Amino acid sequence: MKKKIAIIYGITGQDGAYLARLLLNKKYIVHGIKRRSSSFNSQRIDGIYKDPHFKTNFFLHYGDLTDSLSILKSIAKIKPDEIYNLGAQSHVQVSFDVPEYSANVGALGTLRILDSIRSLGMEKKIKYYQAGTSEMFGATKPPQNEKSQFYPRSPYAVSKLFAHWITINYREAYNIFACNGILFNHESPIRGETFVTKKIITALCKIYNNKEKKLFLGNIYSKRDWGHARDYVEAMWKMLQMNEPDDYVIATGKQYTVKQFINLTVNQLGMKIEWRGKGLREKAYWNNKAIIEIDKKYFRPTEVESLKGDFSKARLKLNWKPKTDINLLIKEMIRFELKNDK
Ligand code: NAP
Ligand code: F7E
Repeated sequence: MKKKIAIIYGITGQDGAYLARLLLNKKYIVHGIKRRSSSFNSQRIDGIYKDPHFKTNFFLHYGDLTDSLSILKSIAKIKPDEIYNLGAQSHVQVSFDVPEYSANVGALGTLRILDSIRSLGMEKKIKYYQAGTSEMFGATKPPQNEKSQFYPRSPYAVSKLFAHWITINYREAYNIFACNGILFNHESPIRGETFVTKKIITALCKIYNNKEKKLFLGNIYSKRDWGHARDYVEAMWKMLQMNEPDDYVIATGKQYTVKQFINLTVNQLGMKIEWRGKGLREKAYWNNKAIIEIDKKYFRPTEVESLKGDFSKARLKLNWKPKTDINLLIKEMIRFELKNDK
């Protein structure tokens, strides 16, 4: 049987690395598009990359979501069966500092891919996955599902809302098999260092090993629904195997505050901490030393306070459910951190 061909935009990111492994295990030929950077940015996929002079099903190409020509050329040349658009400036707080770039990549980058599919006349051949986000719900009260109102609270979230609707528009206007995954937060040992779960686990492991003294955080009372990236990329693939394109919420249905996430982490490390004080003065103490403090520079101009996904539709139609609970996620992240921090 002919092998399926997939393009992944955002191949060097957390989800790109997990999805590439999943598709290679399913015998796909995988083409990853990575942008040029002055130092290597491919650590997450080095383990699966082979010199293309030898037999391989995994190829890398330079490209950029802000560059229409590179997108058009790569799709025309590779002629994929499936495209997964995971590329984004994905840090919410950073999107307040670089709003125009975040919108260019997140919103217009999506349009560039969809319109390339259309201009190349590949509407019937290519199935398209768009990496949407629970951030689009923003201020809407939980539990959030596919019917909940969108109320984005950052340039990142607004750009993703454009991407969501342009995906639906191209589906309806040009009959492209295009799906939106609306994914709630998902983490893993290879999560970017500045997202809160990874930042907490890295710092607490270092503090535990006496290699660092203190961790500074912002709003520890926001609530998130945290899953594992490995489970979530499976849902992306499942969406493109359905008979009809559709949009799906992918979540765990469980919610924790950032502070609860810290408490679960210290429990696993066997550290007994004590919280004292309130507001900006709140601190966590370990062996009578303050190891966590609040720094208002990490507060966002507008915060998303409470996210909890209702994934009933994905459970019913995709036969998908999360396999990893928060304690196992934290355990994996801690193990990775301790092993790699020699
Ligand atoms: P990530 O680790 O930040 O990866 C983002 C990827 O996009 C990286 O490969 C990055 O390349 C690439 N990228 C950034 N700007 C680009 C550009 N101009 N052209 C081409 N590629 C570009 O994000 P992730 O956690 O894997 O998330 C994957 C996608 O799902 C993102 O679109 C994110 O917004 C969305 N999402 C994530 C979550 C989550 O909780 N993880 C939840 C919902 C939705 P570099 O490596 O060079 O930076
Ligand atoms: O923040 C609070 C922060 O940056 C989580 C992205 O993958 O998921 C991610 O966006 C919460 C927020 O993730 C710090 O204010 C406190 O309330 O880990 P985060 P995020 O903003 O939820 C969604 C679904 C995406 O789509 C995004 O691409 O933690 N928080 N103190 C902090 N957050 C960070 N980063 N750093 C702190 O020091």
